[in-house]
Amino acid sequence: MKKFFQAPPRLGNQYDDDRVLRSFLRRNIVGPVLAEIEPGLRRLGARAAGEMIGLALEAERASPALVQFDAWGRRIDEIRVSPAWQAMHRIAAEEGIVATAYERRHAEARVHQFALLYLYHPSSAIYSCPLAMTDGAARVLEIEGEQDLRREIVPHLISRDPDTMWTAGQWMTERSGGSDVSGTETVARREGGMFRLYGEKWFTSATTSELALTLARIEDSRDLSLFLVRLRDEQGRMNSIRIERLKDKLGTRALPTAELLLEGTPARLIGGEGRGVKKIATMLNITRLYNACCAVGFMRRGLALARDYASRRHAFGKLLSEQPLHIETLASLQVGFEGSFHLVFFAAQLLGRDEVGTATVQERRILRLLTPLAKLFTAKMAVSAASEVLECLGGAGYVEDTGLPVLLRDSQVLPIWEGTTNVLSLDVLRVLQGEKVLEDLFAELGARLENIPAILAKARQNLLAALDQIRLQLSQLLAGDRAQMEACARDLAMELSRVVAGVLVIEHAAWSLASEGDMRPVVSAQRWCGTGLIAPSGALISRSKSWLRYSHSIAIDDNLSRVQESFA
Ligand code: UCC
Repeated sequence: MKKFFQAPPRLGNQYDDDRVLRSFLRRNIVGPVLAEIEPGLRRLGARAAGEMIGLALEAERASPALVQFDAWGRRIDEIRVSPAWQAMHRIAAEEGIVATAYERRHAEARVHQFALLYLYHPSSAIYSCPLAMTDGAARVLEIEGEQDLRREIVPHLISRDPDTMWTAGQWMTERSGGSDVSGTETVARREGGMFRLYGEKWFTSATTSELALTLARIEDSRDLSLFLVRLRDEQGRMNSIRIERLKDKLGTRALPTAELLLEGTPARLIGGEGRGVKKIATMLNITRLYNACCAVGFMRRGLALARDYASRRHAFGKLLSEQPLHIETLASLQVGFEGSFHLVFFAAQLLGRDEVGTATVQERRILRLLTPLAKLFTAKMAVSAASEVLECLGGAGYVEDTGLPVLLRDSQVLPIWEGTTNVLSLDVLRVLQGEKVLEDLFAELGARLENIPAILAKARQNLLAALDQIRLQLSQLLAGDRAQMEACARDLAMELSRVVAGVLVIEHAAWSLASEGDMRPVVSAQRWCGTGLIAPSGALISRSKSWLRYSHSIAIDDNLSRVQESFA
């Protein structure tokens, strides 16, 4: 009897096959520009489904190695990476993954660049991480850097030539804190007319970069300042930096992440003394949006694999693609992906406008809010989507050499780095308390819900009701107790994300129906804006003081008698 062998899932051109991306670009990039940039997107779509897949697997298997000493005992601290990882650098430069945003050849350069990143990332073995920080550093230097830095460093960061392109790191985390950097112990001393840094950095990603932005406290100062560090000197030796060890991580295994000791590392002060957190926030906001873009890239990749597999796998006498419950699972994944996609690409659009000075004050405020929202929401969505995708492939999804488990492992970093879900939820709270942000947001969302066709009327109605409810809950919450506010921050951020994404999804569906005659976005919008969009009225604000006390008793306090006493 002939043995059965399952056909593996296959990927087509990742640009051509992506209806959601292509429709978004058709709507937002004028025809002649789109015609000009499409060949590049299509080329990357082919590379992402072709040569990059093998390279990514190779880079994942050949993890970076730290060589601390040469044969004669001299300290060298070299991180050796695989040729496959180096190839990811070359492809990133050639395809202009960072450069496109800074060349600003057309009005939607950021959207264009995010489309490239979204195609590149899922096949990049997380080379998207050094690119995120490189982009963030370029933007910080554009804003804060002195002329010589803008002239001598920025062109390297945004180069399309693999040999001249540099990458940058972002060193914030120390042993005392990854979220709360206020305890930063690194000290900047003035020595011989320059600053030298002394301290330890505990979690530095992409440590093979040419430079890094980092925080340190200038001696006798209370505030943190922002510094630029060149990792190597003219001879290629580490610049008074010791690499203590590489991290052994759950995922992102091709990415060298190190613990560093700064032993008098020469550093350049950026943007004057103090307010370092504020200055590095420019970089953080860019890396957070990269994170969100990469989250939707992963979601789309998982869907492409699961969907293709469904057309190849038989069970119970039928293809999976003919099984109602499997279809339903894939449809839910698709809807979750579409909402997340629109949230991210709307943020990219606002970022682009902000960078070229065409954003209104309102748009800038909305961007500030949308950045943490998009990051926190899509990261969680990506992890649950990756888990579902693995399940869609059954046991094969759990086996390393199918290349599927890496999707889950690597997705799991997305809610952690660049601000955890809770830290970002508190950031959202901070933004919401700022001037007029809510008014701006609701005005923007309301305007986008005008001229919606009858077929989307119910979805629109649900959304408007959710908007009203969220507005009411927010006003009550923001006027209330701080502890209650914080305890609600994550649910609030999630609800707000779902509502904003809902508006964007409906708006795009209306356009797609009218301009492309496509019903599929309408179906997605109807599902996204169905019931359960947000919690029932009052669910958030019902977290009274006694609720918080109960939470404490079940989550923290194991002492039964003390708990009973507090409830007496
Ligand atoms: O993990 C890391 C690198 C990994 C690789 C990256 C790749 C990512 C993409 C890959 C794609 C695949 S580096 C570590 C990342 N660490 C974080 O993200 C830190 C998380 N913690 C926070 O975000 C905290 O909220 C802090 C650190 C910002 C809180 O610091 P402080 O010292 O308490 O500071 P404040 O008081 O909260 O904020 C100081 C100022 C304020 O402005 P002023 O002084 O005018 O009131 C804030 O409003 O900074 C302002 N600020 C911001 N401004 C704070 N956050 C922001 C922001 N996001 N945007 C604008």
